[in-house]
Amino acid sequence: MTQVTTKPTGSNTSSPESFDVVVVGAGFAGLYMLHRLRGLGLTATVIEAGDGVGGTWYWNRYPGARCDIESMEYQYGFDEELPREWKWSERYATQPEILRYVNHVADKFDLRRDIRFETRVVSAHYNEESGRWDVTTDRGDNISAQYCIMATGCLSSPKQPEYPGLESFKGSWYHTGQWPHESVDFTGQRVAVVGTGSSGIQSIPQIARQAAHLTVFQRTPNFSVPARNGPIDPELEQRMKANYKAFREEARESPAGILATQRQKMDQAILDVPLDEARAEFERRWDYGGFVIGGAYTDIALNPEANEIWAEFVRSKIRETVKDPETAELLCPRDYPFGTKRLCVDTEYFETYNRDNVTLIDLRATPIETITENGLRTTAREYEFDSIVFATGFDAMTGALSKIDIRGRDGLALTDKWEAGPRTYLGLQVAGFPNLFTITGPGSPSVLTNMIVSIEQHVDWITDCLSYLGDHELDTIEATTEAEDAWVDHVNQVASFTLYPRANSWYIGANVPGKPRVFMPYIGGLNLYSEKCQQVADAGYEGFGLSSHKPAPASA
Ligand code: FAD
Ligand code: N01
Repeated sequence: MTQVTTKPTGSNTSSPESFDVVVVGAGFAGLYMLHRLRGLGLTATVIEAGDGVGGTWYWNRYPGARCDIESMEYQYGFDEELPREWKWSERYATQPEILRYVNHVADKFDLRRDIRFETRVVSAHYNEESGRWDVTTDRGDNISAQYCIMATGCLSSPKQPEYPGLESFKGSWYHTGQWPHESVDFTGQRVAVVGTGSSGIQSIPQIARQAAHLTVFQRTPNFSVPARNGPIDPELEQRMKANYKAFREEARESPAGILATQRQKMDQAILDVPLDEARAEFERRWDYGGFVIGGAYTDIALNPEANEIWAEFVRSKIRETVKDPETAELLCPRDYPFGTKRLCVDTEYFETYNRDNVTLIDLRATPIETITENGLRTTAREYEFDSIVFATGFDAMTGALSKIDIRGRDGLALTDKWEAGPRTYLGLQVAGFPNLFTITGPGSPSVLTNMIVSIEQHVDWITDCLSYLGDHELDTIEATTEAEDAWVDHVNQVASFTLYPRANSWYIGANVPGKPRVFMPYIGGLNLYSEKCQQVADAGYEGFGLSSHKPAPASA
């Protein structure tokens, strides 16, 4: 398999380059952060492992990859001209189109000149003497910066298949999150896809159209709703382009960072309406497509009985669509509530199982034992393949950070601090790690929202914070342990009111063997969360210690 690789390790002997800020990652978060830092007049360098900008949209080039938040909302909102000048071709843009958009933004704001590509940060150590971060890379860069901002992404550390024997496989294998840059042609091939999350569900219908035969290996069936992709409503497009700022403001004031269209309004509990009425509402939303189905009533995430009504509605749709009853039953999720694993949005996913060249294998009944020279072996039999696609997801939210040797005060490693699960204040900072910020870090709404809205909210907050520090002749900010403890308790408490922790999802780290089970994102809603962040800032950064670093006196 062709994979993008970073340059070989160099030596760290040179004297450090000095910047006000080092930013790690050049996806949506890192790019916008750089733009705002320039606006503050700070010197900054961005370090990116890939050889281009775009993050998620640079790496995930698998067939069928596209956004599932509508394009008119899944774009930057910080600049009024951008949404006016960019024309999205469909309701849900494809990966190549989103990547073109991100490149357009990088060009427009001349961002590349401050980004070093094909360079991976390997360590970031807080230097207590200088009060600065010492950052090293696999190319031998040695950087000293006052502030270190991790824009490393929540879904950027692909989870490699843990099966033995992969090295013996004679065919080609791929991970959806590290797809080759040249196009992959499965024509005439026997192909396996392992994994049926969003990446599997988007790629399976496309691969099935090319392959001679596709075998899908499913461990857990997923709830998926039709996207109903198509042209963008021209009237809505014009309205949004005319005043994007107001639409973005509205999104930011919503729980999930998406606009409250008529279809998304919810003010009633499903248990308070007649079942026929609820079903008719579901049908309307199913026909409209996308996430709006989850927004019909208030009790979906809270009440198991209410949730089961939704779940059964989706199961009935699967049974209606998939002709073979046995396959349909296998595809019906049963052991977790609807919406508590991330909902998938598909185009002809369930229909694909009606094709003659597609077979579904239940890994719960017959788990994979090993990858073999010619394919893979389950407990039932051996299968032969020309290509295997692992759509097995990511070490989410903490994976990219854990891969960097991050050390705070007293040399404390972030991985040690987070041994029992991530602990942050507002998902923005970690006590004991002064001047280190995480964009959409664990403990913030992040992956439960339109990520671009959350990214902009975090970047704006960090920008205001750095500006405040500069204005007050301060240069150090650090979350207090008390504020962090209180926030972690709150994050856990809010999650425990919901049904979310009942699912073995990547939200709780269940997909990575040995990862501590903690519900990582903040589920209280982006609107309430943003208010809290603003209150904290307005109160002079309550819960953070602010200071001016005094170098230790030189010893006699
Ligand atoms: P990323 O885009 O992940 O960028 C992080 C960057 O950091 C990467 O380029 C990585 O190479 C770099 N990096 C990490 N570690 C290091 C290191 N040590 N050294 C150097 N560089 C490093 N969200 C939505 O809201 N709506 C969607 O429709 C949606 N669709 C998605 C589809 C897919 C296939 C996936 C995987 C995710 C999707 N997401 C979606 C989530 C998506 O990750 C975010 O929307 C967004 O793109 C994240 O941007 P980011 O800049 O925070 O992180
Ligand atoms: O990953 P996933 P993903 N053997 O973790 C299975 C975003 N995204 O890349 O559920 C066999 O969801 C695993 O099974 P189980 C979005 O936020 C968005 O698909 O752990 N199977 C599961 O079926 C999404 O949630 C889009 O039992 C194994 C699958 O692999 C997130 O990224 C598109 C296995 C992994 O599903 C991650 O999505 C793509 C093993 N050893 C991604 N290990 C949009 O549509 C794992 N699995 C916008």
